[in-house]
Amino acid sequence: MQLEVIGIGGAGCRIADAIHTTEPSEQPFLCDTFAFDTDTLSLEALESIPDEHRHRYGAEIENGLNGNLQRGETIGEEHVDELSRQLDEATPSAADAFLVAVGLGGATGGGTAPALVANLQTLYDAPVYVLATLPADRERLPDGDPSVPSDDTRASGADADGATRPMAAQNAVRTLSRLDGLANAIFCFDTEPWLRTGEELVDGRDRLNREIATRIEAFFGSTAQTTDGAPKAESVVDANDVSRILGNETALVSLGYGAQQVDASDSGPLLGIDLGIGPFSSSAEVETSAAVSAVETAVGKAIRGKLTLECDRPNAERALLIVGGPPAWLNQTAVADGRRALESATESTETLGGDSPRPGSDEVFALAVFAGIEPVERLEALRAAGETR
Ligand SMILES: Nc1nc2c(ncn2[C@@H]2O[C@H](COP(=O)(O)OP(=O)(O)OP(=O)(O)O)[C@@H](O)[C@H]2O)c(=O)[nH]1
Ligand SMILES: [Mg+2]
Repeated sequence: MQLEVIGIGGAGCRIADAIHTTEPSEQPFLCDTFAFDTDTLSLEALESIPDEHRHRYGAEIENGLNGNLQRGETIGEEHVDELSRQLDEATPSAADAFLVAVGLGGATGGGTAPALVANLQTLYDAPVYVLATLPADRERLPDGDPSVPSDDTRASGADADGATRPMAAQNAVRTLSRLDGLANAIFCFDTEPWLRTGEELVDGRDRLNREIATRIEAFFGSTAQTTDGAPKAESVVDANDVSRILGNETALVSLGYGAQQVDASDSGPLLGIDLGIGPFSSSAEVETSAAVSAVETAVGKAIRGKLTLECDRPNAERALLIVGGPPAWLNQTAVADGRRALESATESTETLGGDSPRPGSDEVFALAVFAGIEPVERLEALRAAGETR
């Protein structure tokens, strides 16, 4: 399937940019990638999204909205048609799904995302998914001090480099509830547990964005059509499977990921020279036990390791497991066992599995998708924090 990625606001645009950077040329899964922001400087700082797909809106605003969500919502409503028209610069009708990326907690992304998602739902038949980051506690409590800076800008939102956003929790809770019923599903990324001790978000965000992009690529890259001559998956995951697992009722989604380096030289002598045309490595060239163990390790990390949003696995209503890597390493028995492991971890009967041959890669990866994961402790905490302000 082909994904149209749209980033809104600082975080959303940087995440879209990271996804765009990660896209492998041999297995493209992106229809187009757009970046929309009220902040010129933030747009200019992006690395890979082409200039013509970056759009600054709200000329009346100087460099962002500093966390003033009410203002953001007004601006979003006023400019949503303008943003949708921007998409026509490319080919949005070719998309099998939309992914709107946004950092919950701010004003530009959070204010505009609900209006844009609603608009895309009326304009296109394809599902509209949201990728949302939850604000970190340290943004609200600078240096562990809960007192809010007193001057106007800071009291309402962000400081100059966006390190503190006192309204972040409240904004996040509000935007999440506005998206409910509009987005087909919401991929959640919980920022706090992914930052290191004492690390500021501005210092860690590029690493976090790469982690997010890796998971989005592992997922949607595996649904992309392989180029002619490339090895085919035994069990293809397509747009229908994705839609079945993610649903249409704004389920919250968490992703688990694990990768295991393998010796790519075991994957056939032609590797690296002969990309894009066969024959690729044959399974005879990889020890079965080594392949099984690599798949098991990756699957174990994906199911039991750190998720993008921590949740109780048995709460998940639906789940999907994709195992990818050099074709010779994709031991189908181990892949099937992985799917059974996911089924038992989630106690769900609605699970799907697939594989994703990646010739030329030197790692075996597994991606677990958990959908319909509420109740989630972290969200309850965020709601409580939002209310006490
Ligand atoms: N993962 C990740 N999260 C980020 C990043 N930048 C900001 N955030 C988070 O996203 C939230 C919103 O920040 P921004 O995206 O900068 O806000 P905005 O949408 O531009 O809105 P305003 O700047 O208030 O107009 C913050 O509270 C952070 O939690 C980033 O690069 N990566
Ligand atoms: Mg901003």
